[in-house]
Amino acid sequence: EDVEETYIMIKPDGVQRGLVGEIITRFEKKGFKLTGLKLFQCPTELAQEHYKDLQSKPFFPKLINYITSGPVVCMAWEGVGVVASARKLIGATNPLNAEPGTIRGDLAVQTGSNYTVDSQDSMLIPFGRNVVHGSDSPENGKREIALWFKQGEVCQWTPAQEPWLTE
Ligand code: YYY
Ligand code: MG
Repeated sequence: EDVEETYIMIKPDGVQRGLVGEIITRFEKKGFKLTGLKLFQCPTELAQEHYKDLQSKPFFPKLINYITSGPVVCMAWEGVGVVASARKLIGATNPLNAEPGTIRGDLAVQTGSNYTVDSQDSMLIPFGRNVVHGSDSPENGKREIALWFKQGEVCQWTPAQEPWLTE
Protein backbone atom coordinates (compact mmCIF):
# COMPACT_ATOMS: atom_id res chain seq x y z
CA GLU A 1 0.00 0.00 0.00
CA ASP A 2 0.97 3.61 -0.54
CA VAL A 3 2.68 5.77 2.02
CA GLU A 4 0.57 8.90 2.46
CA GLU A 5 1.06 12.27 4.15
CA THR A 6 -1.53 14.11 6.20
CA TYR A 7 -1.70 17.59 7.67
CA ILE A 8 -2.79 17.57 11.31
CA MET A 9 -3.31 20.84 13.16
CA ILE A 10 -4.07 21.44 16.83
CA LYS A 11 -6.49 24.36 16.72
CA PRO A 12 -6.30 27.37 19.09
CA ASP A 13 -8.66 25.77 21.63
CA GLY A 14 -6.40 22.71 21.86
CA VAL A 15 -3.35 24.90 22.45
CA GLN A 16 -5.13 27.16 24.98
CA ARG A 17 -6.47 24.13 26.87
CA GLY A 18 -3.02 22.54 27.21
CA LEU A 19 -3.84 19.51 25.04
CA VAL A 20 -0.80 19.70 22.74
CA GLY A 21 1.15 16.86 24.37
CA GLU A 22 -1.90 14.61 24.68
CA ILE A 23 -2.80 15.01 21.01
CA ILE A 24 0.72 14.52 19.66
CA THR A 25 1.04 11.43 21.88
CA ARG A 26 -1.98 9.78 20.25
CA PHE A 27 -0.41 9.98 16.78
CA GLU A 28 3.04 9.02 18.07
CA LYS A 29 1.76 5.97 19.96
CA LYS A 30 -0.19 4.79 16.93
CA GLY A 31 3.11 4.49 15.09
CA PHE A 32 2.89 7.20 12.45
CA LYS A 33 5.99 9.13 11.48
CA LEU A 34 6.19 12.80 12.44
CA THR A 35 7.82 14.76 9.60
CA GLY A 36 6.89 18.37 10.47
CA LEU A 37 6.01 20.25 13.68
CA LYS A 38 5.71 23.92 14.66
CA LEU A 39 3.75 26.39 16.79
CA PHE A 40 2.38 29.07 14.49
CA GLN A 41 0.16 32.14 14.52
CA CYS A 42 -1.88 31.77 11.35
CA PRO A 43 -2.48 34.85 9.17
CA THR A 44 -6.06 35.42 7.94
CA GLU A 45 -5.19 34.83 4.26
CA LEU A 46 -3.71 31.41 5.03
CA ALA A 47 -6.77 30.37 7.05
CA GLN A 48 -9.00 31.45 4.16
CA GLU A 49 -6.91 29.49 1.65
CA HIS A 50 -6.86 26.40 3.88
CA TYR A 51 -10.66 26.42 4.25
CA LYS A 52 -11.47 27.81 0.77
CA ASP A 53 -13.91 24.95 0.02
CA LEU A 54 -16.08 26.26 2.87
CA GLN A 55 -16.02 29.95 1.92
CA SER A 56 -19.71 30.04 0.96
CA LYS A 57 -20.82 28.52 4.29
CA PRO A 58 -22.54 30.82 6.78
CA PHE A 59 -20.07 29.85 9.50
CA PHE A 60 -16.99 30.71 7.38
CA PRO A 61 -16.20 34.11 9.01
CA LYS A 62 -16.48 32.58 12.49
CA LEU A 63 -14.27 29.68 11.43
CA ILE A 64 -11.56 32.07 10.16
CA ASN A 65 -11.75 34.17 13.36
CA TYR A 66 -11.40 31.06 15.48
CA ILE A 67 -8.46 29.56 13.57
CA THR A 68 -6.56 32.88 13.72
CA SER A 69 -7.50 33.65 17.36
CA GLY A 70 -4.28 32.19 18.81
CA PRO A 71 -1.38 29.92 17.93
CA VAL A 72 -1.97 26.53 16.32
CA VAL A 73 0.34 23.51 16.19
CA CYS A 74 1.05 22.45 12.60
CA MET A 75 2.06 18.85 12.00
CA ALA A 76 2.87 16.62 9.07
CA TRP A 77 2.51 12.88 9.62
CA GLU A 78 3.41 10.07 7.25
CA GLY A 79 2.39 6.43 6.97
CA VAL A 80 0.45 3.80 5.08
CA GLY A 81 -3.22 4.80 5.20
CA VAL A 82 -2.40 7.73 7.49
CA VAL A 83 -5.09 10.04 6.05
CA ALA A 84 -8.11 7.87 6.85
CA SER A 85 -6.53 6.48 10.02
CA ALA A 86 -5.89 9.99 11.40
CA ARG A 87 -9.51 10.96 10.64
CA LYS A 88 -10.62 7.94 12.69
CA LEU A 89 -8.35 8.92 15.59
CA ILE A 90 -9.77 12.46 15.41
CA GLY A 91 -13.46 11.46 15.29
CA ALA A 92 -16.60 13.10 13.92
CA THR A 93 -16.53 16.80 13.02
CA ASN A 94 -19.01 17.71 15.73
CA PRO A 95 -17.58 16.65 19.10
CA LEU A 96 -21.10 15.81 20.26
CA ASN A 97 -21.22 13.03 17.68
CA ALA A 98 -17.61 11.90 18.13
CA GLU A 99 -17.14 8.44 19.67
CA PRO A 100 -15.35 8.00 23.01
CA GLY A 101 -11.76 6.98 22.29
CA THR A 102 -11.39 9.59 19.58
CA ILE A 103 -9.63 12.91 20.20
CA ARG A 104 -12.80 14.95 19.71
CA GLY A 105 -14.91 12.38 21.57
CA ASP A 106 -12.60 12.41 24.57
CA LEU A 107 -11.44 16.02 24.68
CA ALA A 108 -14.17 18.30 23.30
CA VAL A 109 -17.78 19.22 23.99
CA GLN A 110 -18.35 22.34 21.90
CA THR A 111 -21.56 22.74 19.98
CA GLY A 112 -23.20 25.75 18.47
CA SER A 113 -25.98 27.34 20.44
CA ASN A 114 -29.24 25.46 19.69
CA TYR A 115 -27.32 22.42 18.54
CA THR A 116 -28.71 18.99 19.40
CA VAL A 117 -27.47 15.54 18.45
CA ASP A 118 -30.53 15.23 16.18
CA SER A 119 -29.61 18.21 14.03
CA GLN A 120 -26.61 16.19 12.81
CA ASP A 121 -24.52 17.59 9.95
CA SER A 122 -26.44 20.82 9.63
CA MET A 123 -24.05 23.19 7.90
CA LEU A 124 -26.08 26.10 9.26
CA ILE A 125 -25.03 25.75 12.87
CA PRO A 126 -21.42 26.55 13.74
CA PHE A 127 -19.56 24.18 16.01
CA GLY A 128 -16.00 25.35 15.60
CA ARG A 129 -14.25 24.28 18.78
CA ASN A 130 -13.28 20.76 17.86
CA VAL A 131 -9.61 20.86 18.90
CA VAL A 132 -7.92 19.39 15.82
CA HIS A 133 -7.88 19.31 12.02
CA GLY A 134 -6.97 16.38 9.76
CA SER A 135 -6.76 16.31 5.95
CA ASP A 136 -9.65 14.50 4.27
CA SER A 137 -7.75 12.96 1.31
CA PRO A 138 -4.13 12.18 0.31
CA GLU A 139 -4.34 15.00 -2.27
CA ASN A 140 -5.44 17.49 0.37
CA GLY A 141 -2.74 16.14 2.70
CA LYS A 142 -0.09 17.15 0.18
CA ARG A 143 -1.83 20.44 -0.61
CA GLU A 144 -2.16 21.44 3.05
CA ILE A 145 1.42 20.45 4.02
CA ALA A 146 2.69 22.59 1.12
CA LEU A 147 0.45 25.43 2.31
CA TRP A 148 1.46 25.41 5.98
CA PHE A 149 5.14 24.42 5.82
CA LYS A 150 8.02 26.13 4.06
CA GLN A 151 10.63 24.24 2.15
CA GLY A 152 13.08 22.64 4.60
CA GLU A 153 10.57 22.47 7.46
CA VAL A 154 9.49 18.92 6.62
CA CYS A 155 12.10 16.22 7.46
CA GLN A 156 12.64 12.89 5.82
CA TRP A 157 14.02 10.41 8.38
CA THR A 158 13.82 6.78 9.43
CA PRO A 159 12.49 6.18 12.95
CA ALA A 160 14.41 3.51 14.88
CA GLN A 161 11.13 1.74 15.64
CA GLU A 162 10.30 1.13 11.99
CA PRO A 163 11.34 -2.57 11.83
CA TRP A 164 9.16 -3.18 14.91
CA LEU A 165 6.06 -1.62 13.36
CA THR A 166 5.82 -3.47 10.06
CA GLU A 167 7.15 -6.69 8.59
O1 YYY B 1 -12.84 17.95 8.23
P1 YYY B 1 -13.58 18.38 9.48
O2 YYY B 1 -12.81 19.37 10.32
O3 YYY B 1 -14.06 17.22 10.30
O4 YYY B 1 -14.92 19.15 9.00
P2 YYY B 1 -15.20 20.09 7.73
O5 YYY B 1 -16.54 19.72 7.21
O6 YYY B 1 -14.03 20.07 6.79
O7 YYY B 1 -15.32 21.54 8.39
C1 YYY B 1 -14.16 22.25 8.73
C2 YYY B 1 -14.38 22.92 10.06
O8 YYY B 1 -15.42 23.89 9.95
C3 YYY B 1 -14.83 22.00 11.19
O9 YYY B 1 -13.75 21.33 11.80
C4 YYY B 1 -15.50 22.96 12.13
C5 YYY B 1 -16.07 24.00 11.20
N1 YYY B 1 -17.53 23.81 11.04
C6 YYY B 1 -18.37 24.61 11.79
O10 YYY B 1 -17.88 25.45 12.57
N2 YYY B 1 -19.71 24.46 11.68
C7 YYY B 1 -20.24 23.55 10.83
N3 YYY B 1 -21.57 23.46 10.74
C8 YYY B 1 -19.40 22.73 10.06
C9 YYY B 1 -18.04 22.88 10.19
MG1 MG C 1 -12.28 19.03 6.52
